[in-house]
Amino acid sequence: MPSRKDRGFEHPIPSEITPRAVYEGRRELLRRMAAGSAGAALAAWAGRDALAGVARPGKLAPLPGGSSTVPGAMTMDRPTAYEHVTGYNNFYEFGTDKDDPARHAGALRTQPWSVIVEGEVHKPRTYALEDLLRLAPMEERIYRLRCVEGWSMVVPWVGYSLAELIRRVEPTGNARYVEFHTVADKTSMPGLASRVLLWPYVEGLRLDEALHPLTLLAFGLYGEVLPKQNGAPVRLVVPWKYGFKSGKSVVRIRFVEKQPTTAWMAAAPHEYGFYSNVNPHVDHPRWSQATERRIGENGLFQRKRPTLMFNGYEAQVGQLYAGMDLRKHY
Ligand SMILES: Nc1nc2c(c(=O)[nH]1)N[C@H]1C(S)=C(S)[C@@H](COP(=O)(O)O)O[C@H]1N2
Ligand SMILES: [Mo]
Repeated sequence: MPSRKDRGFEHPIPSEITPRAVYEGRRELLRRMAAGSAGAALAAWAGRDALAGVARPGKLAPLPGGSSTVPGAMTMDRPTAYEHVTGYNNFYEFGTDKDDPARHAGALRTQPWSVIVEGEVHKPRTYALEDLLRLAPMEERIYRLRCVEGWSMVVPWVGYSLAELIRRVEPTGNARYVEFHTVADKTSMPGLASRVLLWPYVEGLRLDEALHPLTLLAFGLYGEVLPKQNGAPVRLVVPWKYGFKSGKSVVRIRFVEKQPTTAWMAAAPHEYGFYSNVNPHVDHPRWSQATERRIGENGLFQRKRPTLMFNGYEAQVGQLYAGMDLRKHY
């Protein structure tokens, strides 16, 4: 994302390849969702350490119809192959090359895990992962993910709205923003030795953004436990903002009164603002944001896709920014 040039994804592998275990796990999950027992299935995940880069070939069947009732949560765009979703990542704690996370994230221990929820709330609490998995019914959400670097993917996540958690801790009248701190573990994360960012990686949202039903607390993708390179065991997904707003491997959620300074704002304030809504009309100082490259659609004649306002979620989230100058609040 910073000064590095995006090298693109060069593997000549057909985009339909998805590990069989992943496909079968997803099918089982969807079956259980239909039967109303997905919570139990997902709770069983807590007893396992997350995957890191599985690679057993198998065919991905046509995706079944949507399971989320949240408007906008089921894009009809074709999901990006599992292999790309889990092989082309940004997770700088493991290094800045796109394949560093898949190569190194296996060392991260995701179990036991807990998330501290604190600050301006009436009911602060430390949640064990097991409690989070059972907190609310899981659903599948198929979201576009747009990285500020100019590429995008489509990912079938599994999780529930962050609002479910927020409701339970009861924010006080002073809570106006939410900070997300992600794990910083020197023993497993070689990237922490670099000075690319200040660690731990901190991100933030305005409280109304955090409460929006599209803001997802994700525990899985493709019907399986989140691979470590994608932010196991729990991460945020904010689909109308550039990908870096979606912190991985979250360990702390803090409700605050003042707008937080995020890791990327601190690193390059002129390039990365607090809002970072996907916006084709506001360019990054060093490149255009008008178009994007959809990972997996590479080939000699790949056409760039036009980038959509709020990443295509304008109908759902546009009102959050009514009256704001989006050039100023980039
Ligand atoms: N902790 C942490 N979270 C992070 C990042 C990171 O470097 N560290 N990278 C962000 C960026 S730039 C993007 S585009 C997305 C990528 O998510 P994915 O690898 O699951 O596609 O994760 C975001 N979350
Ligand atoms: Mo990104």
